[in-house]
Amino acid sequence: MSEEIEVLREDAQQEALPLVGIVMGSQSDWETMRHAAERLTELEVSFECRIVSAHRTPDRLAEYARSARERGLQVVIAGAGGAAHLPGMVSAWTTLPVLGVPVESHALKGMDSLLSIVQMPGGVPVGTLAIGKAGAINAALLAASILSLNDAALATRLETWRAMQTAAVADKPEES
Ligand code: RP5
Repeated sequence: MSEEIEVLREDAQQEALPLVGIVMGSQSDWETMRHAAERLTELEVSFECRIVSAHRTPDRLAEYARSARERGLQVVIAGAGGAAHLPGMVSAWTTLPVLGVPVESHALKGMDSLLSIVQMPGGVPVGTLAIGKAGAINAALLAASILSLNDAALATRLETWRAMQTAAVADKPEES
């Protein structure tokens, strides 16, 4: 698919009523979180992207998370790095499924982000993914998987996506 068509397709999906909210603590997280957006685009799942910082914009966070369900969102993907309180605080304000992506930090390579996100107290869940790009990709696939429980066409698209991934794995390594 050409880059131009891909951009148009992504714009159209972002204009549709979003089912998935992708939030991140900073512009600097976009390099990681764009992988979630790209996978949702491929799977034709509508989404929105917002910068919502637990520390720098706490009121924006509360407003976003508290209104998420009534605005029609069904899953929130939250990515943050360092003292990564965003996913946990989103979960504190909503009972929607919250998927946390630990962004790789410079100082501690994302271990700080991972431990901040994964160690939630019992009663306030965050489904925590891997550090970095893999976590962002899997958060999108999990969000699509959750939505596919009530969307047979999406379930089929997910199966096709997996089959294409399988078909793309070579039998033998090539010389680099
Ligand atoms: C967190 O602090 C953000 O999620 C980001 O990963 C990290 C660094 O933010 P910047 O200083 O780059 O804005 O809140």
